[in-house]
Amino acid sequence: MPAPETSPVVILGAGGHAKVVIEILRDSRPDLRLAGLLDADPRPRSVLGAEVIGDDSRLPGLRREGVAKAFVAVGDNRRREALGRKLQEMGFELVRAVSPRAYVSPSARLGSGVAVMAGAVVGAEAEVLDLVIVNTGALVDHECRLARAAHVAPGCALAGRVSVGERALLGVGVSVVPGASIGADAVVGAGSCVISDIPAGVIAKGLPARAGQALPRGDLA
Ligand code: JB2
Repeated sequence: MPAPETSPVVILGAGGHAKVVIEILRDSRPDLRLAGLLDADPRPRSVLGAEVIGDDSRLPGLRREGVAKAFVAVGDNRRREALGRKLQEMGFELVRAVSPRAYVSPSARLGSGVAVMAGAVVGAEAEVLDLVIVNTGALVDHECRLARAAHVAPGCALAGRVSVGERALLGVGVSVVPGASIGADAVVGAGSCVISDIPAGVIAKGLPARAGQALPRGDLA
């Protein structure tokens, strides 16, 4: 029997997030084959057996050669959003990476280029817009709305009807009470509990989370 047809997909990024995405795509998308990784550091190397083939200057050539699908595996929300927009303008389709070990409700809506990691739950009528990351073991309950390029880090728990703005980052283990709203570009520090709305563009942390406190430098996700 001839092998089934596969479409080539290029992944942007070759760091930790890319490793998770490579494994999810291998696990869940037999219709795709990896054309390679593009990274800001173009030195040839292998990441989990996938080859770094250059930097983003390769994109127009790959598009001309017939590569039409892409995934942005860069954790930084602003950069991921900008790269996603550039790819869409160039005519790439942004594929999704949804772990077969996540649960996504049949009534939830997932946009393009989203990542949903193992153990995550996306509940009834939740809306997950383009380029969002629902990271490992994160719970996003019914009718939540995660706007473009937001990131809900591992182990977060969002009760029903929570709204998360564009590019907002909820650090590892953040809890959010039902119906609370987190503004665009806000950062909520790891382990915080959000019990009232968080304005756009602020850094908030604590139990309960309060805006305006300085966060220690480091990786929240
Ligand atoms: O513009 C770019 C670009 N900027 C940075 N284009 C391309 N193609 N690649 C870019 N990069 C690359 O993203 C960097 O050169 C680097 O190889 C990679 C980022 O790797 P890093 O391991 O630092 O972070 P990450 O984005 O893979 O993972 C972060 O986000 C995840 C969601 C970390 O915070 C993880 O802990 C987190 N799980």
